[in-house]
Amino acid sequence: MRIDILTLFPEACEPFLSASILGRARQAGHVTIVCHNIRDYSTDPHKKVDDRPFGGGPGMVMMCQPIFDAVETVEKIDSTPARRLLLCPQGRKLDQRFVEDLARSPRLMLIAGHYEGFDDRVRDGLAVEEVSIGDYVLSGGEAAAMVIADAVVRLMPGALGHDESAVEESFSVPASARDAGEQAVCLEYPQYTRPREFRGMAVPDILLSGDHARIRAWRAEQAMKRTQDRRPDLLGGS
Ligand code: 6GU
Repeated sequence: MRIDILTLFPEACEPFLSASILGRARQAGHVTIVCHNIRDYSTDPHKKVDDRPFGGGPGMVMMCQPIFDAVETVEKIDSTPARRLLLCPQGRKLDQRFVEDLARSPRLMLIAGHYEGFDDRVRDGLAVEEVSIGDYVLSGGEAAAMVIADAVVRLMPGALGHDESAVEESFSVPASARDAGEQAVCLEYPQYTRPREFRGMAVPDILLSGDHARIRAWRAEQAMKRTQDRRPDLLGGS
């Protein structure tokens, strides 16, 4: 998979993209991620990328020209057509199902804006899908681009080191439900590591029992209990 990130702040993105699982996945060749500075595509003598809104109002609006040229030029770097995602609070809200769909695409282009938003002709003229990462407002799309890149890349085969971890955890369909063809999603069961006791808190005995069938059943029950307690909405309830 290839991910192109269009941003005014590539230097803010690079360190995140080079750390941990993402950094390793890039080095191992599971994914190619390239950041592009939208400002480099401005034809303005002062490399201007934003301007005051027509009709008045506060703040600045991202201009069409640098974004159109950036998208069209970066698109041509590779022959694979990119799924273009415009990051903005008005977009379709990201969830694990959406992430899984994005992970099937051979190429993503993440377009991060800043200031008060994009000239609306970016939406009409560039065949973008608008994506939001939640119901709150960020000052720019970079953090959202990092969220999407992280969530997608960790689903690439081999990216996590061992492939079961991606499917058994919070928000992925549990193996039992997948086998049954159900659409249920669950939060993750509680996890523990050494020591067996810490500040008087003991690890549940069952996890030390070596009885893998009972451990599996306990985890499934705990995951369901947690989901019922904390996120009943995930179970189709209230
Ligand atoms: Cl994708 N962009 C901005 N600026 N704010 C957001 C967002 C994106 N998703 C949630 N809030």
